[in-house]
Amino acid sequence: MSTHAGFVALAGRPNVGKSTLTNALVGAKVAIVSDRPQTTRRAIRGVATGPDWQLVLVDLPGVQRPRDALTERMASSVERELTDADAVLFVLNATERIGAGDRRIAARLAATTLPIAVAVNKVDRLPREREAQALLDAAALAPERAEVFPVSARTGTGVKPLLEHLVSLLPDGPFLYEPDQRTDLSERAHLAELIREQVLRRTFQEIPHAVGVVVEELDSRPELTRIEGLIWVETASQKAIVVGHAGHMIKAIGTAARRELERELATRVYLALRVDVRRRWRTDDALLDRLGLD
Ligand SMILES: Nc1nc2c(ncn2[C@@H]2O[C@H](COP(=O)(O)OP(=O)(O)O)[C@@H](O)[C@H]2O)c(=O)[nH]1
Ligand SMILES: [Mg+2]
Repeated sequence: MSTHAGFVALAGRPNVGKSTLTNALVGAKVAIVSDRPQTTRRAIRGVATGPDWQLVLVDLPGVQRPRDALTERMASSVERELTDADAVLFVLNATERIGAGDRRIAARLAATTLPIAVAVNKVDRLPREREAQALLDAAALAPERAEVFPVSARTGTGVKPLLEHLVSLLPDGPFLYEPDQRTDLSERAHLAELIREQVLRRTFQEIPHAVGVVVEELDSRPELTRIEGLIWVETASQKAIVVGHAGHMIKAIGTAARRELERELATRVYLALRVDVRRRWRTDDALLDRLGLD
């Protein structure tokens, strides 16, 4: 049987729903989602496999002007992923006007010869009569060869036709991952991401970029998995936020994270979290390596 397989890079402004759409296409939570921009820190590969095809979605971090070692790594990895991709999925937010950021990405894509599909996301929040206009605007923005799909990553509306179209763009080739694999993250890195998601959901201010999570211990037994997680922040005041008054915040994070981990691992989980300050960890290359941020 001949197979098709390849990489599809997701491009789009922060918060348009790239990570949510990656999860919807894969049918599992591989990329973490939050309202804060820059939640996705490294390219996460989500893998969807059919009988004779394998689609590897590359969920790229939204990148701003390089400031520190972490942002620089993120920026160069975006260019690398785009160069290596077989196709691009350009994601737009149907509830917002097309802006400068969308135009910049469209211009970047116009300079490639890759096949492009456009997802106009969040149509669940759009009155019907505005959907047609959003699709027309997207078609006008994207390179002419691109096909446009209305979707809701949240409800799943339109995700199947989009998936089928993306599969039709894949080159011939052998599978790149095991058929039952859903992500390229190591188990520890994936579990650390699930914990980081709960930190981001519950904390405010400058936290997103400043938090790193490492799973230091992972002891899997059939009945109970023991996990020790270390949360890095950059300043004592960030630590105070994450720990919270009388430890309330870290307790709430731990409870929510444990629930996510139990769902993921299908065992009971004992989770111990600690918070540590490591000044300027974002510029620390050795630590970035340890966090798997290549
Ligand atoms: N209503 C609605 N919200 C969505 C949809 N897709 C994503 N979101 C929300 O938009 C925010 C950003 O999503 P995320 O996937 O992290 O965006 P990314 O920065 O492009 O990866 C989150 O709060 C999501 O829950 C959608 O289809 N409908
Ligand atoms: Mg994201």
